[in-house]
Amino acid sequence: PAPRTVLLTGAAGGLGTLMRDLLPDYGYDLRLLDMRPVEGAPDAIVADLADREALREAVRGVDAIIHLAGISLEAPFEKIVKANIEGTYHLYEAAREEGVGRIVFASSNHAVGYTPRPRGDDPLIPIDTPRRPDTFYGLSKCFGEDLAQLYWDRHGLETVSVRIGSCFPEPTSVRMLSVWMSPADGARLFHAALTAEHVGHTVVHGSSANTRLWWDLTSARALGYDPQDDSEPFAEKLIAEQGELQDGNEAHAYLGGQFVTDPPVWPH
Ligand code: NAI
Ligand code: 15L
Repeated sequence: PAPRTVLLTGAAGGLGTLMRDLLPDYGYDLRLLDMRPVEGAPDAIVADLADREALREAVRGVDAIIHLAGISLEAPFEKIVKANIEGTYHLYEAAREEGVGRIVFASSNHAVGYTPRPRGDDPLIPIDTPRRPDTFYGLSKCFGEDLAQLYWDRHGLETVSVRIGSCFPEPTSVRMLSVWMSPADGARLFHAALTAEHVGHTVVHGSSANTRLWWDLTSARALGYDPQDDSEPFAEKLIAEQGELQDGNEAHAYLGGQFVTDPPVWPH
């Protein structure tokens, strides 16, 4: 049967806020969790991913989980380990213990951020492109995908890992024209990931059907995802403001964009 009750972790964040608005239209009854209070949702569970007891209670009785909680940008290694590596492990353990059948995991383009962007007639980046994390953040997403594979192979817990491009109301850079996922397409993709049959552990690229697309959406479409949006209407204005991507510019050379050139973040 299609899942109805879904735990949304990271519900107070940018993507969580967008999905809280959009997913109920697909018939889901959302249970919300975040370490911060969720605005306008007094029933949301306020808990840290470090709190295993709270997680176990939070996942009890849900049909599926959309796991967005975590650090969403580069940060010192120790912080990434706690939130994204240990936190994701705690969530999977809670799901296993409570018999939850499926997780949709918010992975990121930064798991493969050092992949050169396609130019000219280059083929689209395939979904089995080698891992090339561009940050400790991206490395934590590689870990999450491997954890998902382990829990499928060993425990039969299914995951769709979505390597999200950039999911914001509008694209705000020329790079984003290629990796943008409109919020409406994001909801379509999460819905497909929740309802497709026999996904095992499936990895998909998460974006709209952009004219300037850099990666292959075949595995996402195979779940039933049918993107309806394209960033192209934003292109003229963004290119006029920022110029085209430059050949010699390292921050324009890779899928991960500026993440590859931002200075490393070390603990102070
Ligand atoms: P965000 O930073 O706005 O939201 C993340 C939420 O997780 C925050 O509300 C935060 O309080 C919560 N959180 C952080 N650590 C936590 C912990 N230890 N315990 C409980 N809650 C915790 O990030 P955004 O943009 O909403 O992204 C959501 C997820 O999607 C993240 O996992 C991010 O890595 C991933 N993603 C997002 C992309 C995007 O375009 N928005 C692109 C690629 C991946
Ligand atoms: C991500 O993984 C981040 O969470 C998000 O804030 C954006 O920076 C996005 O990637 C991106 O690459 O644009």
